[in-house]
Amino acid sequence: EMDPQERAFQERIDAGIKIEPKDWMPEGYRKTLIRQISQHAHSEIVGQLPEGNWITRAPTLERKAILLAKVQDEAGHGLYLYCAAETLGVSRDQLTEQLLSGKAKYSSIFNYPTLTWADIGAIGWLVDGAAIMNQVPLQRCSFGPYSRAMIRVCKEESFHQRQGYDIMMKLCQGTPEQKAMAQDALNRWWWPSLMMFGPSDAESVHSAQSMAWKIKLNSNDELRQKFVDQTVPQAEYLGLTVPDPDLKWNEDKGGYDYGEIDWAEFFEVIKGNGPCNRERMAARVKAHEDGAWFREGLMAHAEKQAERRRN
Ligand code: FAQ
Repeated sequence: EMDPQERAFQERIDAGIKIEPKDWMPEGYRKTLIRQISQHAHSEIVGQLPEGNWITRAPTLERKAILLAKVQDEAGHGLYLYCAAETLGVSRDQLTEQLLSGKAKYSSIFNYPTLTWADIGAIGWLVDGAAIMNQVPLQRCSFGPYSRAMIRVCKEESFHQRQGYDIMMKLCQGTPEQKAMAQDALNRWWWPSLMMFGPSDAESVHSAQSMAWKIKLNSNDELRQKFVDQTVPQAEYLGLTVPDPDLKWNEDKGGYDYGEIDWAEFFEVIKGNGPCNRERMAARVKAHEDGAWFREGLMAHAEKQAERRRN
């Protein structure tokens, strides 16, 4: 039997009323939001690294300026999301500590290497494409600060997706070597992109409760299916082949059937054993340590100002 306060809370959610930081909420709701929003924020921060790898080697000045802006956008999304998490009573320092100590999760996708320039195209097209598929419904989630953050984030992700597809178009209209590079990137990023949506619905421990609370609006498999259906025609338009021999249009369901995802690989990556997990964490830890002098300077400055105001 649900207690009256909790029942009233659920009724507000069911009626589509947003929950704001100072409203009463069940502890589980708060904890789930902190978990999801902080994992999302960490993903944006760590997600700068694979693409950051190509900023110095972008093929033209224009491509470099665009990529630089995109990576900066991801940093902005991370900061937005940390702020949203802070409204729930956790500090940015605590969240950073959880990331750097290896306790917190971030998206599996950012543990794969960016070997060629085509990977930057594939990330924009597929990774940002998957991110949009997942985040557009979150604009309607029940927690006010998270839902509002998603509005701006989704606008920027749409631009990111288009820039990625534009890189793929250029490569596919180029020399045979360039087209082969695009195909190779699709081969390596396709399956990890499908894994971004999380485990299958049968294995997803949090989905049922999160959907009841409207922290999630759709299940992992629903969004994954929508992503496949949207992306396969885009691959066809590029003249590329999706690396899945079992991919087949299913007239009855009005969508594509696709092959089995390698879940063993997925669980290894989220346990910390993906191709780049150690490298990514080492880069974050180093950035944090290298920034210590700057944080100390800021604090000293703030204290001096406060001191001056007191006198
Ligand atoms: N990677 O019960 P569920 C971006 C974990 S987009 C790692 O299904 P839930 C933009 C999950 O946390 C990427 N871990 O969990 C960008 C849970 O672990 P826990 C970020 C994963 O939460 C583009 C366990 O498995 N987007 O950054 C993954 O209901 C380009 C059980 O799973 C978001 O975070 C995974 N792929 O559903 C940036 C969106 N999947 O906590 C730079 C918001 C699952 O029990 C460049 N998040 N896990 O230890 C969500 O929508 C949800 O959290 C899901 C997972 C759908 C990701």
